[in-house]
Amino acid sequence: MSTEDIFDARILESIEGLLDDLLSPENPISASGLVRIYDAMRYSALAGGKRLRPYLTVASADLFGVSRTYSVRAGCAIELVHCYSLIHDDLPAMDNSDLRRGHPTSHIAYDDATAILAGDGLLTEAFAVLASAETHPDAGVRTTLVSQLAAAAGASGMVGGQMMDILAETGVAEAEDVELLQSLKTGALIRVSCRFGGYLAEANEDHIMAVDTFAARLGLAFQITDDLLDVSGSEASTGKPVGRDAANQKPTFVDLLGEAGAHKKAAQLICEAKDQLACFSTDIQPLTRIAEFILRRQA
Ligand code: GRG
Repeated sequence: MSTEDIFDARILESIEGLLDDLLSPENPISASGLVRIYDAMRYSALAGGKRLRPYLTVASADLFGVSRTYSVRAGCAIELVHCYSLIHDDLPAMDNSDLRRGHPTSHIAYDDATAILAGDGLLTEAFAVLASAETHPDAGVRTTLVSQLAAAAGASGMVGGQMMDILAETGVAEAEDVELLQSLKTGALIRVSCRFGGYLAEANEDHIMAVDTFAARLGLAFQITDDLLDVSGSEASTGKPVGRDAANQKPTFVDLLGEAGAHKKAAQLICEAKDQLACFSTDIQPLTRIAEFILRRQA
């Protein structure tokens, strides 16, 4: 099962088109340094990827009837942060990986310094997108988007989870430690992707909680299926090296629960995620389909 079977092609096209626009310099550039940094940012951000996070923002915002002009922009800001995190994660100082989304990683295609700067450029651009009135006419909503993405991506979110992951490489971890680490490293961005839909709509707290809890369960299931793919997936389908967790002695859900137990836990989390959507009277099918896709994904 691939995203093409599940995701609405028009939404994916809008996401791809906007990412391309956002990463095109406003004025023609000729300085070789500027040409190189834009080239490197585009190389990583426009090189495929499932676009799960922006798709979640659009699907969550659709629950509340938010204009897609806003939700696609807000979702793309999160995708830019995600792309930066992948570039930096692949660096020799971190995961030291040479393949991502089926292509050589940024530091292989360019060099370490360019890869670091390309990640920095994508991260910074994300906040410029959220601060723009094109993302939402209400400055208070834009401030919420900026502060919530900063919290999800920063030291008490993804960056903190990545630090825990680096320190955990040599240790034996308990289930709660693995769950906390993953909820920060992977879960925080997935959760904020869904909450963005509610913030754009200025939805009530109960509805924001419902999409947040949906995403928290989904994010954990996503990480478990990521661990399963690292054990039993292939480089051809995932577009990245497999077997890295065991090679790097990283504690995973598969270590803790075994393959069958990990799959069972992911299935249970997906059921719990779908239950969260019961409070909505609008079309929950797009989010339900994403949840089911997470369980069966091969990439
Ligand atoms: C460097 C601050 C910093 C953080 C890195 C996201 C991350 C944190 C590391 C990536 C390592 C990894 C493989 C995590 C497992 C879950 C995950 C985020 C997988 C990649 O996300 P997908 O499958 O990727 O959505 P695509 O390529 O489809 O966008």
